[in-house]
Amino acid sequence: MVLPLLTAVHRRSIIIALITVSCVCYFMTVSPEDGYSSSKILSPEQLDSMGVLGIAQMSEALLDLAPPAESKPSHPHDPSIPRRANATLVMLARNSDLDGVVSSVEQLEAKFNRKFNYPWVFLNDEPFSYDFKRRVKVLTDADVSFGLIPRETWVQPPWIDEERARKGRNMLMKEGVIYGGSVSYRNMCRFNSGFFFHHELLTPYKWYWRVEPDVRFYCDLEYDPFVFMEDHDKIYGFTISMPEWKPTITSLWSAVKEFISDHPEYVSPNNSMDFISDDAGDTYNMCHFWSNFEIADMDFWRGEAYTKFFDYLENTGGFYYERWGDAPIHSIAAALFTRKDQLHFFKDIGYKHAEFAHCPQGRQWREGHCSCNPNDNFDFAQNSCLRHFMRLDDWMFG
Ligand SMILES: Nc1nc2c(ncn2[C@@H]2O[C@H](COP(=O)(O)OP(=O)(O)OP(=O)(O)O)[C@@H](O)[C@H]2O)c(=O)[nH]1
Ligand SMILES: [Mg+2]
Repeated sequence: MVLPLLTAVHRRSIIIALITVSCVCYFMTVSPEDGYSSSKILSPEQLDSMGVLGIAQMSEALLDLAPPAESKPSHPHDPSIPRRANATLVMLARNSDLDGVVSSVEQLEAKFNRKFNYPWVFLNDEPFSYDFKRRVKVLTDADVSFGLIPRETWVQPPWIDEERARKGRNMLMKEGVIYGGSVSYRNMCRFNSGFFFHHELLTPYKWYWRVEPDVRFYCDLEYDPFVFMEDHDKIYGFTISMPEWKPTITSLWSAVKEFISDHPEYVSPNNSMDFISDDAGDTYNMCHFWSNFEIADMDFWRGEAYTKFFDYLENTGGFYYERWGDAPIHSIAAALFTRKDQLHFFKDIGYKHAEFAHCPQGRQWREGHCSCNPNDNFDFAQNSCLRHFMRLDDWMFG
């Protein structure tokens, strides 16, 4: 081969000749009417007759002579690789929720997870169908697992007095309370309150982001919220807060008060009682973080304070005699058993569930390329509890 013997000057001449020929070919193919946007493509035969293919092969040979591009060493401790948290995205869903599941996953993947690749865990009280798994798996390159919920953590426990539970359901139905007559809704609320974080697919993880079918994610998220939580010693993150329906939790606050008088040691000296009570704990103001969105620490739910708290509430039967939701239960525990600076308002995450939206404002709306209307924002609507959260001293430093 003569090529290795060529001097640098020869090589440069050949490259210049190559570029010149390419340019001539290109301009020959562009007719004046076409302008530059629609050049015609010459056939290989035409190119060969011009000797261009030979030159192209020669240029490939020349490229082979070039030193290899500098490649980054891939080292397991490479500090340029961002740190990841021990976290998962989690969704409880039914097979019939499939279209809403696809919609939520598609959005969260596009806005966040395509860059971060956190695994997904889907849980169901029945086996997921083949079609469900096929249509969900195709949406992400991340690991996806599908789990069956153990029966004993889902169905109404046998020690519940069914007659009393039925009376409770009928009463809420008469009052027109949403899901007032539903046993499966109660199963779901109890599972989310006390069991999801013990499911075998979730026990390997510390952090979770709870996602529901049919929600909206409006903004690009360029940072890792799990790492943010970890780095700032946070435990519970939310986007929307609002009051609970009073008739669904008539005896919840008295049970909470009994528990904390039995166990004052679990109540944080720097707690967020002012978020959940307007009279220093005498009564509950119904404010809760809307738990269809949660970014939180499962080790908090698995810890001693929350375990004893949940067991205490469970033994009252209130999940079935009334219709206790996981949102007030998580919120009350997070407010009382953590420091107030461990709660975090994710004001930069644009989110909507049903008709309630949190749309970031100002710089965060612009930088997140948010697709929500900034005026469609529940933050300071009459029923929002955000102002209760803001009256906690430390909220703005969170
Ligand atoms: N597998 C299973 N999932 C359920 C069941 N009931 C509810 N879920 C899921 O639990 C979550 C909450 O249920 P939703 O029906 O959305 O309750 P909600 O958010 O209070 O009410 P909506 O305003 O109707 O959304 C969703 O992720 C549902 O898919 C059930 O019986 N089985
Ligand atoms: Mg929902």
